[in-house]
Amino acid sequence: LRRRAHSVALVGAPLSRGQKRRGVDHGPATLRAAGLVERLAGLGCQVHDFGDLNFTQVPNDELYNNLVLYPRSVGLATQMLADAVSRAVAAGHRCVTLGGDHSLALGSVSGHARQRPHLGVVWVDAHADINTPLTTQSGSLHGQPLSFLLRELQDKVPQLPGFSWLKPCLSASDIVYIGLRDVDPAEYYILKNFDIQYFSMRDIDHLGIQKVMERTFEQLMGRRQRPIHLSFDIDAFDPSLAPATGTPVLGGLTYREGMYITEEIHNTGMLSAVDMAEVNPLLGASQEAVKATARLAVDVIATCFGQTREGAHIAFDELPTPS
Ligand code: 6HN
Ligand code: MN
Ligand code: MN
Ligand code: MN
Repeated sequence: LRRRAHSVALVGAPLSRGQKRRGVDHGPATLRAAGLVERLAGLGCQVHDFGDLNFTQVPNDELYNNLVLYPRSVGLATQMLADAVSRAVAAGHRCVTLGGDHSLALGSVSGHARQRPHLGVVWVDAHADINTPLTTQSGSLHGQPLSFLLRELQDKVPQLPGFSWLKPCLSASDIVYIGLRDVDPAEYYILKNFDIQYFSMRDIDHLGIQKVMERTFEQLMGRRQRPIHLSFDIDAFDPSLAPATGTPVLGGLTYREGMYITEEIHNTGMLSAVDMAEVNPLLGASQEAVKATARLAVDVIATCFGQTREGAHIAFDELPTPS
């Protein structure tokens, strides 16, 4: 019954310049306060908490193209994160990045891919986060990370100040989305034109989450096993479950669908890195709403590392015998 203990690295990425709302930089502290370390330790994981990265705002970080916000600050922070994730994976850990806004995936996916060039990405989100700096309507980089990471899009993505370190490391066939329900017109064009696999909330309604996961792994691992990078935006959940987030969208994942996704990813045995993005403790209508959102995020991460709904969370070898 005993399973090999996972060695899990935690990297705090208090990034907030990828979007406009205050507070998401307190995400890592909120997730820790919700008992993340204790939960993972209770599952038998060896937890190596690397603490939070110290992101500095780059002075005079002017808009790119009169629109894109804080390119130098996001570029520098994600460069630091890429180095940290790369080091953690090289040291043999599964790496959990605690966000922070979702532009953090620029760093976490890049750093992970440095050590695991053949990784596949499961992107769980209400949004596609694949605008280019030329299609974004908000100017926020958290709506754009995948455009920088995708090889097929490189002739459509301009060089941003602060981004010279970044090299695309994914192909369109390396990504599967789950939970989409708010996709911009240019993003929809990209999904269709580059034949990117996605399961929208409508697809989940139609197929059921079990078939969605089967097809996800068929797409990513049908030919051969490969390391998985799970990039989980808490806004994938319904706002009734995850209110403390910056861009909530009605009609999201249920608790059970969310847990099924991460249980199945755990069961592949191939999970190598996780992002938890967009938990914002300053949003939520009450302290209780913030706590519920944080607890949900901790449940997602714990399930990634072996928590199940039927017990057997930790190795239990022998029943006590009366003497
Ligand atoms: N997120 N598509 C919108 C945009 O601004 O480009 C929303 C992006 C949301 C990003 O939630 O990580
Ligand atoms: Mn989102
Ligand atoms: Mn996102
Ligand atoms: Mn396990």
